Amino acid sequence: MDYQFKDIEQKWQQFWAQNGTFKAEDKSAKPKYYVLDMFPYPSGAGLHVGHPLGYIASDIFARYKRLKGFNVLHPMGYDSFGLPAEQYAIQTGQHPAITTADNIATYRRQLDQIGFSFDWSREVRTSSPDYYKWTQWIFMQLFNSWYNKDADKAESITKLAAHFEQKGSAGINAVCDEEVLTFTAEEWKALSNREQQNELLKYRLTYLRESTVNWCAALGTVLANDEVKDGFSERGGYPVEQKKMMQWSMRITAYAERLLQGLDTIDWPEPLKEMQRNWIGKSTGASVKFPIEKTTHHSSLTTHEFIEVFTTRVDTIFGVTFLVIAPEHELVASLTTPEQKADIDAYIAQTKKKSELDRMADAKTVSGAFTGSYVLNPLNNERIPIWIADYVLAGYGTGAVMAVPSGDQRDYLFAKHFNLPIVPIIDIQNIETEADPTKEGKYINSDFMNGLAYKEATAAVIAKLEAISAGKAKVNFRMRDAIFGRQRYWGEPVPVYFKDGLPHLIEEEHLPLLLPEVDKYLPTETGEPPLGRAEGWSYKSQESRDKNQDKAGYAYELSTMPGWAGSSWYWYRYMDAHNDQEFASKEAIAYWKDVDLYIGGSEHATGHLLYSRFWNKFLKDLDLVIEEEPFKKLINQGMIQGRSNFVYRLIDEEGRGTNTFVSHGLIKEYKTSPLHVDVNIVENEVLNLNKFKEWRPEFADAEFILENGKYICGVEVEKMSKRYYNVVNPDDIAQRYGADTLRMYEMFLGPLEQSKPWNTNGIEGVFKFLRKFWRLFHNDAWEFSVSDAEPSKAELKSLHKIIRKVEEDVERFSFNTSVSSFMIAVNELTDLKCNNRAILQDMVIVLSSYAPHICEELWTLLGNPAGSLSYAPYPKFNSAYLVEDEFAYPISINGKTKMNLNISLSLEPKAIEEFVLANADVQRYLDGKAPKKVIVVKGRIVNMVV
Ligand code: ANZ
Repeated sequence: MDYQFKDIEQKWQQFWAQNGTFKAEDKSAKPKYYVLDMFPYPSGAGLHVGHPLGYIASDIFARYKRLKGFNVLHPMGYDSFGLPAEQYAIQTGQHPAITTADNIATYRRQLDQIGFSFDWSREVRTSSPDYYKWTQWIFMQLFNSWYNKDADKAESITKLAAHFEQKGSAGINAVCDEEVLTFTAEEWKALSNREQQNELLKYRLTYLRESTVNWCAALGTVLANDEVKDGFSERGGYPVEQKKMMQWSMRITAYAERLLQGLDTIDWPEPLKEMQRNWIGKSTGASVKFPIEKTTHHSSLTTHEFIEVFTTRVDTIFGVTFLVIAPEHELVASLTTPEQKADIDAYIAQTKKKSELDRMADAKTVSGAFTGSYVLNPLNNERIPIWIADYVLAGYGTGAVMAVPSGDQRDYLFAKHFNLPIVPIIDIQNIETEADPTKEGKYINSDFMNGLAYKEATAAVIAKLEAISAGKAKVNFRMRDAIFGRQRYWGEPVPVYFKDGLPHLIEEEHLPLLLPEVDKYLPTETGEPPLGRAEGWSYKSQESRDKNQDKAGYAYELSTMPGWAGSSWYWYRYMDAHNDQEFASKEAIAYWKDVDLYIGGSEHATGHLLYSRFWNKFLKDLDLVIEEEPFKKLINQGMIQGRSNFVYRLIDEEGRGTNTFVSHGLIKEYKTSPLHVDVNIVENEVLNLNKFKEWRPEFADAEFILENGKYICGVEVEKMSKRYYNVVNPDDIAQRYGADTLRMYEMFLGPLEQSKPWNTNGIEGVFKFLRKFWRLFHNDAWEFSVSDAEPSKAELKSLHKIIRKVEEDVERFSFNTSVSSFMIAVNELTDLKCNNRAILQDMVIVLSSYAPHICEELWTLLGNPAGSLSYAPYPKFNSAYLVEDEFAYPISINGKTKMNLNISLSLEPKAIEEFVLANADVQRYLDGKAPKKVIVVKGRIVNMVV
C-alpha cells in the first residue's frame, strides 16, 4: 500500500490513548527524566503553527529518552485563569469557566493531532478547584513564614512570635518592612493581639501593604506598567493615575541574593540569565544620612532629622551640591517652605500623570522644584539645597539621591538647567564627562582622599561616615516585592478574611476557597472588585461555627491572585497530579526532584521564570521540595513568524481604490496600495483567483492585471496574527500532509532557538522523504517486502552514520540537522536498493522520535510483537562500520585524471599498480601500451606516464 498517513496517524493516536503508552511510572528501576513544556493559556484562537515548535522539540527529546531507557515524565496542562476569558465574559455574559473549557477542548484536539507523547493522565488546569486548592495552600505557607537573614532561609512565623515573646525584637535579623518596632519581651507581651498581628504582618512573606499602583478608574482596575502609555490606559485610552492602594505583595526581595547566585548553577541561555540579573539589579554602594538643617518651618519634623540616600559613588561626596528626593518622598510636605509650596504642588500634580517607565525613559527633559529646605553634608557641613524631581524614583534605594553634577550626567543637566553649583571632585578640566578617578586623575577637595584610587577612597569615606554614624556600606537591589493582587474575577481567591481590620487565613480544612458566582464580571458600584458582587460570600471561622456566632461572617479578601500564581509551582503537581492530601507526595518529589529539560519562550524571563524560582526556593526552605532550583536546563525556542502575502489594489485618478488588482511584478507601472490577503489562498506566492473572489463579497467581481498569466503576491515577514491573515493552522497542515510531516518540517525550518518565518515551500520535500522511507519497505507493487539477507557493508555504514548523527544532534538539541541527515540516509539506502530487515528495523527506531506514527506502523509491519516501539532500545552505534576500507584513487595518465578506481586501502603500492594495470578501462585508456612509469601515492593517487 502507498503511504496512507491519515489512517496510520489516526490508528496510532488511538492506540497510544487507549493503551496509556506514555504514562510515566511512579517508581522505576530506570533513571528518571523530566521534560517539561511551558503550559499554554488556552486562548479562543487555538494553536497556530508557531505554538507547537517547542512542543515538537521537547516531544522528540522525550521520545528519544524513552528509547534510551529513561522513565520519562512528559506532561501537559493549561494555565487557565486569565484575562481574555474574563473580557469575553464581560462582553457576552458567558461564564469564564465555560469559555475556558471550550478552549481547552480545542487545544486538546489540536495537540492530539500532532502525535505528542504527553502523559495526559497527569493533566493540570490551574483554574480547577482541586488544583488551586494547593495554590491557596502555598499562599498560606507564605503568609505563615518570615525570612531569617541569619539562617538565610524562610522560617515559621510562630518561631518569630516565640522569639518576640522570649527576647523581644533583639537578635532578629529579618527581611521585613522598613518601619518595624523595637521592643522587649515584656513590651511585646503587653501588646494586644491585634497589635501583635499588625507587627507580624510586617515580617510575613506575603503581606498587605500600601503600594503605589497605576489605577485606572474607568476600567476599575490596577494596570501593569506596560499597560499604561503616557498616562492613559493602552486599552481604551482612559486616564491612569498613580494611586496608593492596599495590596497583597510577595517578599521576593528576601530571595534576591539567592536568585542571583542560583543562576550560576543552572544551564540556561546566557541572555536569559542576564535579563534576570539585570532585573534583580544588585548594586553595591553606601547609604548616607544627611542631617536636615532645622528652621522654624520644620516643627513637624520630629522623628526624621536626616534624609538618607543610596549611592554607588560615595567617593564623590565632596562634589554634592544638592539633594534630590522623589516627589512621593514622605518628607516632601514637611520640607516644603510656604514660599515654595505652590511650585512643589504643581510639580507633584504633573508627575502623577507619568508612569514609572515614562519617568525612567524620559532622560532628556529636565524638571524639578525646590523645597526651600537644606541638609548639611555630614563630612564638611556644607549647606545643600533639597529639590524634588521625577528622575528620582520613590521605590528605588531610599527614594533620595545625593546629586553630584561633576560625576553624574543627569545631575549635571539638572544643575545646568537650574543654575546650581558644580564642584569638581577630581583634578580634570572637562567635568561634562562622568568623573572616573581610576582613569582620569586624583581626588581634590579632601585631604584624606588625596592620591587614593576609587576603591580605597570609597572604603575611606565609608569608614569616616561609620565613625560618626552617618552612613554605612549597603547593597541595594533593583527588584521590588511583587504585587500579588488583581481586582479581577477569573483568578484564585485569596484564602483570607478580615477581622478587626486585619487579615487572617481561613482554616486549612476549608480549602479550596471556591470562586463564588457573580451576576456580572465587573467592579461593584462602590469600586470593589467583582468578587464584591457575590452574595452571602463571607467566612465563618471554626470557632464561630462551633459557637454558632457571627452569622454574617467575616468579609473575604476581594482581590484574586495574579496570573503567575498558578504557574509558579505547577511542575510539582504533575509529579502527583491527583493527590488530595498534599500538593505532591514526598515520595513523588523525592523521585522526580526537578525538571531536567524545560522548553519555552523567553518572554517569561522576568515573570514566570523568576517567580517559579522564588516559590521553589521558598518550598525548599520549608523542606517541602528537594532542589534549590526547579529547572536544570532551559531552552528558549524561537518564534515562528508569519509570512504575510499582499495583493495590490489599483488606485484611480481621483485616488480611490478600485476593484482591480495588479500582480506584484507590475506594481511599479501603476499606482497601487497593498492589502493583506489570506495566506491560505496563496500557494508559492501565486494567488488562487477563484478563492480570492470567494474570500470576501466585495472581491466577487475583482479584476486582475496578471504577469505571465498568474497573479503573483508580495511577501513580508511579520508576527503571526489574525489581523495580518497570515495565521497557518497546524490542523490544516496535519490534514494535508500528516502530523509526521508537520513535526519534521517544523524542525527542518532551522535551529530551535532561532526565530524564523513560516513558509511551506519545503514541506512537499519532507512529505516526499517520508514516502520514500515508506517505499524502502515496499516493492514496486506497494506490497510490504523486506529481506532477511545479511546487510551489506554500505548499508551498515549508512545506518550507523545516522544512528550516531541523531544521537549527537538530539543530545545537543540540534533537531534541524538530523532532518537533513535522515534524508541523506534514506537516499543512500534507496540507491543501495536496501530492503534489509535488520537495517530498516533500526532505521525505524532512530526516526521514530521525529516521525512516530509512520515508524509505529512500519515496526508492526516488520512483525514485531503487538505494541508500541516507544520503549524499544535505541540502536547501538558501532564505529567499525564507519571505517573507510576503500579509497577511490584518481587514475591519471600524463597528468590528466581519466577515472577513479575503488581500491582497498590495505593494498601496498606494488599491488595497487598491478590492480590498476589489470583493469580493462585503464587498458583502453592506455591503448594497449605499457606505461613508461607508474607513480603510486598510497591513499592519494595513481599517475602513469606514457
Ligand atoms: C551619587 C552619584 C555620583 C551617583 C555619581 C552616581 C554617579 P544603580 O547602579 O542603578 O544602583 N540613585 C539612587 N537612588 C535613586 C533613585 N531612587 N532614583 C534615581 N536614581 C537613584 O545606581 C545608583 C545611583 O543612582 C546612585 O549613586 C544615585 O546616584 C542614583 F558620580 O549617587 B549616585
